[in-house]
Amino acid sequence: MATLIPVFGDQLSHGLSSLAGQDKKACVILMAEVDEETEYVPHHKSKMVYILSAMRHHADDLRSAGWTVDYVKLTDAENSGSFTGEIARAIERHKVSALCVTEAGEWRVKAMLDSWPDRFDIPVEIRPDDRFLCTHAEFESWTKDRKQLRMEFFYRDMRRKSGLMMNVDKPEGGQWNFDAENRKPAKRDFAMPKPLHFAPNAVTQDVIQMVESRFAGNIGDTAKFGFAVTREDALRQQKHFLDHALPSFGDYQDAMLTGEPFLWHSILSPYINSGLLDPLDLCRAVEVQYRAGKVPINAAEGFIRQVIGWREYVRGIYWHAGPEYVESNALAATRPLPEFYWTGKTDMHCLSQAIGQTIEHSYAHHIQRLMITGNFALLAGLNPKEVHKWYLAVYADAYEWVELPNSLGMSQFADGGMLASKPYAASGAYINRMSNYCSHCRYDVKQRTGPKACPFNALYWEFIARNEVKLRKNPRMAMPYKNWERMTDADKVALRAHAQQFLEKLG
Ligand code: FAD
Ligand code: DLZ
Ligand code: SF4
Repeated sequence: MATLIPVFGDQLSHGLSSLAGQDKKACVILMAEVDEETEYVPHHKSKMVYILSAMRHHADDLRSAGWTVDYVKLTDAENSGSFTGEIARAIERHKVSALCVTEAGEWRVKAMLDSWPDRFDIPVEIRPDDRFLCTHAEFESWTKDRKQLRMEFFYRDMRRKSGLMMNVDKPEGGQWNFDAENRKPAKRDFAMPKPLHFAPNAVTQDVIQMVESRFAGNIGDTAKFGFAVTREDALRQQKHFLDHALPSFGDYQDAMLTGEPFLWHSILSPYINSGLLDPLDLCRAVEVQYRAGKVPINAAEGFIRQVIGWREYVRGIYWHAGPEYVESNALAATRPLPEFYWTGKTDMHCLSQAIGQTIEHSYAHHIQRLMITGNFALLAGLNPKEVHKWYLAVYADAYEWVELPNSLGMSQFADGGMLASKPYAASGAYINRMSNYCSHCRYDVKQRTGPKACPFNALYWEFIARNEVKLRKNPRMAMPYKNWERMTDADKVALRAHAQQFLEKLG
């Protein structure tokens, strides 16, 4: 009799809790490519190639480590199409006496796991996912008695808990946060490291062929597929980042440049989220670089804040907010997602750059997601659920627990401020300050109305005016409302009319 251990596509870690302490000879690991997972959103082709190829390589790694792995491919004739169906079939194939699984990463899959004890007449053990620094219970207790949940205070607790960048009980460098030093614009002639490109091997090529034929209509291009699909190669990209990009990561974290999708970012999120890389090991390696004098403090602290601060915080919010979080729409935004989000075909250069590289690489960095595609959606009043599904589909690192709070909460303010203290709304001036996009655009970022006016400008004021009742009382919105009040009525009318005209054409 065997214990069956299902391992999902975001559980590709050798130290996974469901494997800990098990007798390898008495267990069968089940990994399954299933329709249900490939179809809950129309995933980018490269995202699918990445996950399925990484799953196939991980199955081989587990076998080399002495495990028995039963691997079901998407094309297997008997494939039932769901995790639950595949467990039922595996129970028939192997004499299974118990199930052991690491908890699911999202509400949808959690509901499946919770149905298994009733469905299968054997004991089901669900173990906590210990690849995170903060447990569910710790996050819940942190939220108790707080009027507002804010990342900064949570982050300080995570620094204390992990000991990262700490001198006993004081933050290294005398302050917790060096964000003010992380907002430099970049220039085209700066030397930038490119992320490593991993040429697809035979396994990945098989997956590419399968995805290209089965999901021909999905967004994306696999021609330049170059993600790592093994832990070994993901570690190569980690080292490459530490040696070449991390030193400038802090300075240019918010910068954007035409034709430069990666800048000094790590491009490690797909590997961290699927389990190939361990986030705490990565943070410790970043600290080692800092302590060795190889990277400045604003780079090391800035990077570590993203991982043990933001990443842990959004996971906490996701589970704290509950399965209904996805329905939030505090600003009552209803406009459908414009077609150009799927094609990149728009004359707004910033959007065509951010979306174009998303189609090509299944990647865009944080400020592109937040201040270009997200900001436009917020200003134009796009339906937040449609926006969420787009982000979940197009990025190789997208799993609902991390994507939803970022898109619905941080970028669309659809949760009314549960996650962030104010909407990340900005006019063209911000984009012009942080990028060179505007100098390549047919619109003039300095103009607010007229045929050449940058659409972000009028849309910004339209957003301010449209949401006045909901946002005016927010102390962090005092300045925009003061500026709005200072405008003449004629200016206000002209700006709103220009924005309305633009929105009508948008559909
Ligand atoms: P770097 O800039 O090198 O940052 C280092 C690491 O910090 C990342 O790899 C990631 O693990 C972590 N990180 C940074 N910011 C965040 C954040 N806000 N939330 C969680 N982790 C963070 N990140 C995802 O991993 N998956 C998503 O589906 C996702 N969707 C997003 C949607 C929107 C609208 C926005 C605004 C952000 C989203 N993010 C998401 C956060 C962030 O944009 C990505 O983590 C980052 O761009 C990944 O690229 P990188 O590895 O080069 O990151
Ligand atoms: C994203 C994804 C895709 C496209 N396909 C699979 C799959 O066929 N099998 C699998 O185990 N996981 C896949 N994944 C990742 C899962 O969606 C993710 O692991 C679940 O959402 C668990 O929370
Ligand atoms: Fe984007 Fe406006 Fe700049 Fe064009 S001018 S790139 S639309 S911000």
